[in-house]
Amino acid sequence: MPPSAGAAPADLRISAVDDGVVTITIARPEARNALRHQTMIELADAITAADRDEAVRCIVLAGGEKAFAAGADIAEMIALDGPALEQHPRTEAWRRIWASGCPMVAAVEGLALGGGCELVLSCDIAIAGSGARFGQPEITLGWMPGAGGTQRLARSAGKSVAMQLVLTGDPIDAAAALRSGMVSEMVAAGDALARATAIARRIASQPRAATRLARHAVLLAFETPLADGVQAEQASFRALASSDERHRRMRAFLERPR
Ligand code: DAK
Repeated sequence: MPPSAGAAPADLRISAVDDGVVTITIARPEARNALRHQTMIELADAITAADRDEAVRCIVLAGGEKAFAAGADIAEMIALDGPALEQHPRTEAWRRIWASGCPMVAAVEGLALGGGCELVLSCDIAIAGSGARFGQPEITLGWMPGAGGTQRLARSAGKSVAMQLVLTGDPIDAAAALRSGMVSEMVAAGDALARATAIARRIASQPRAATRLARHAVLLAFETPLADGVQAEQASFRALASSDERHRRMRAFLERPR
């Protein structure tokens, strides 16, 4: 059942905005944070709301100690065939998550499997606790990744690692995820949220327009030929060159006390 407008989310905890950062925590530990329809819709609602809130400069997406998220809720997914999936609100929820312009940092402890791994891949930066594991076990269910996993894994981890995860269904540990480029840092188990929050705060301290345009430009690297991406980068670069914020910050640098 989709949550009613304004109702507190059942499957998430959403922090107050703190230093420009909002932390969204998937909180269904009894089911290893399996992503039921409601979870996905609540996530899309929370991320969309944060994206629209001028006070939010960065989102931290976290899960639990044992599981960031163990993938789609199999008890619900078994009932959905192809045509039903096409129209389903959870498919739309993924699109809404991807449409957000707000930088998002994943803090991963425990298992990130299936749709959980795809959520991590949908974030801009991922920090892993040393006990984290990442996998796409859909193949063991006679299925395959369906929330961009094949594409984002191949782009962030490379072909061989992507193929291994997708075709064997076996997870890799945090150290292997770090080596592959799926995550940017591995920290001690239990420290992922603190480190992700520190990175999010640093991002949040930068000018909002610049971070959003720079993020968009980096994401274009995965979607466009080099020349088109550079052209788009130049357009954003020129737009920011005309901003008061850039003038103010450059002047402050030149006039800093020495
Ligand atoms: N779905 C439903 N329940 C789950 C679950 C899942 N994915 N994962 C865990 N649980 C539940 C278990 O059923 C159990 O519930 P109770 O028996 O206590 O009621 C509870 O969580 C604890 O699980 P375990 O007892 O199994 O705990 P363990 O620590 O021994 O094992 C585990 C944890 C995560 C390794 C294991 O539970 C497991 O293998 N879970 C299944 C993982 C999996 O196959 N995930 C992939 C699901 S398919 C879409 C895009 C993407 C997708 C769908 C749609 N669209 C664009 C629309 C994605 C698909 C998938 O992710």
